[in-house]
Amino acid sequence: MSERNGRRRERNPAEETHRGGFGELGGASGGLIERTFRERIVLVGVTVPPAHEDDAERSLDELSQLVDTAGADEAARVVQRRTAIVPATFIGKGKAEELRELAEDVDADTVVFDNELTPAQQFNLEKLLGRSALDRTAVILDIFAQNAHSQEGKAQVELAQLRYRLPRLRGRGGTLSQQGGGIGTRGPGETQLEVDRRRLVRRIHKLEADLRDIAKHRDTQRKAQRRSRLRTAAIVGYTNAGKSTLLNRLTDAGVLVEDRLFATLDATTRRRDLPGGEPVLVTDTVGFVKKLPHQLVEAFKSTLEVVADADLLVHVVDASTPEPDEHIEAVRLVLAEIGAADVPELVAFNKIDLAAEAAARYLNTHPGSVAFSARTGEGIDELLRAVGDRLRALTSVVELHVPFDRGDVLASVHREGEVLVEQAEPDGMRLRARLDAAATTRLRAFVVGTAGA
Ligand SMILES: Nc1nc2c(ncn2[C@@H]2O[C@H](COP(=O)(O)OP(=O)(O)OP(=O)(O)O)[C@@H](O)[C@H]2O)c(=O)[nH]1
Ligand SMILES: [Mg+2]
Repeated sequence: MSERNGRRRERNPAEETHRGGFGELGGASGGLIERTFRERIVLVGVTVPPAHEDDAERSLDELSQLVDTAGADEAARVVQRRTAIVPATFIGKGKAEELRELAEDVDADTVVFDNELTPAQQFNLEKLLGRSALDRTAVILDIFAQNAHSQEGKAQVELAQLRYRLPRLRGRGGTLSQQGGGIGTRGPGETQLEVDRRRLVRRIHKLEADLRDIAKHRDTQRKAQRRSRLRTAAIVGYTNAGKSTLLNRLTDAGVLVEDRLFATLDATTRRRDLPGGEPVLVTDTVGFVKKLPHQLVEAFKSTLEVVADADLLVHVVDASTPEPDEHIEAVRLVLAEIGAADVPELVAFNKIDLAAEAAARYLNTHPGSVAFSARTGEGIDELLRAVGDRLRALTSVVELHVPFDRGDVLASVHREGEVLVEQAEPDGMRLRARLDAAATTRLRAFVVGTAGA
């Protein structure tokens, strides 16, 4: 390999390959942060009809932002239109040769493809390009690795990384495997292959078991929460939309806010009173992105259960981005993947201080949505009113009659609903309570009338 790699090794002493980052087996913390130089990267977007070149450019803008967040710089970008993908090498051999020359010219260490590469394609491309070939997934995993702080977050990210790496172990060829540093380049040497594979599988099983324990503990907490009858609203949305800023605006959560992708990985829940006085539990959680790696979605499933279990989703959309509808669509795809497609959703356009006109347009094109600024507080009252209205719409007020010997039923009305009036009558208790549809159905034998919403 050329001098370049010699230089890279100098800048990245071998020890560094064991100090966290994408190739680290023992922990998800670290990543590029510890690097003293910024990698130079060539971005490649390949469009296959019906995808459009504009979409590819926009997607590359986002990839560039992802790469920047991971701690590297875009050195050049290439958009290529193809009628079909070459199964073995993804792009054609001629194109790969051009790409190799370009990477030499701009002194790029790594080529990142916006499309997902199979392990074989990645392996073959690295040979053709003479440098690391990565995909968007690897970059996102690297950012997550840098941003994971909690025990659960770290375990989830590491699990996702290992599941991504396992089928790629074979793909590290000769000299390349000696390279140090760089997103995705740090990996075990080939002589160690089988040992490494076994270690990886063992570690995956250990992480899965650890995560099950953590999830079990949280389940107990959540059951207690459910018994508290409080309604829950989960803030969801594209990364950097302003979800954490909103939670901070609504409560004194003090969650980290940054103009950075995936600043939040853990879920934070706080209580907030709505304008009508009724309390609601609001949760802020990890943001989504286009082509969010399925390994991550899978690994974060238990964190994201809070979303699937919520009574209402507050879908925060950054009104100042060029194509918010694409973000909305990407978020909904992930919501479907985590089993939250049926949870009622309130679309809330944020950052109206930056994009008042655009937001006004989106309010028209998205009936039932609201617009606000988490930064200035404008529109927050309407947002809260809308949350209250939506939550109330999920329930109805019913009249119940419960015989005295059915203390269990009485208890469950109190547990599952909000009792508005309770009165003793000669043959039992008469209640007026606000219940959701499921509870109303379960208790239908005791329902004697409805009092409207
Ligand atoms: N101008 C403006 N900026 C905002 C507003 N809300 C949030 N921001 C900024 O947008 C950036 C991202 O905000 P966060 O609250 O961290 O966004 P997030 O959705 O939690 O992002 P991740 O956790 O990274 O997915 C920060 O720089 C915020 O200051 C707003 O209403 N107006
Ligand atoms: Mg956040």
